[in-house]
Amino acid sequence: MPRKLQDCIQEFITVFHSYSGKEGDKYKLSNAEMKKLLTGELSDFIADTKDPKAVKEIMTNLDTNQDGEVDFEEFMALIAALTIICSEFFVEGGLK
Ligand SMILES: [Ca+2]
Ligand SMILES: [Ca+2]
Repeated sequence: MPRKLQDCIQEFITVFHSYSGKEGDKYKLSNAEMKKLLTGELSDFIADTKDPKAVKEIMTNLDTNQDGEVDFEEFMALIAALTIICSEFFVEGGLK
């Protein structure tokens, strides 16, 4: 049996850690790491990943515990939000 969702979950964790481990806290994304993740992984979804102000704003919105970094839980809030937006897009686009 293919377990696509399980693979996706593993993929979220792998992608997060491949960026969060580059500097500072291994389990949190710094501003620079977040920028790399956005430009490397989500530039099709988030148009202004190259704008430092926009990245800072995304960081601030995601950083709910306000420690200046984005941990996995905070990162998943972004993924959840983007997934919901995508799903609405597909529904509205009349995907059958
Ligand atoms: Ca880090
Ligand atoms: Ca945080």
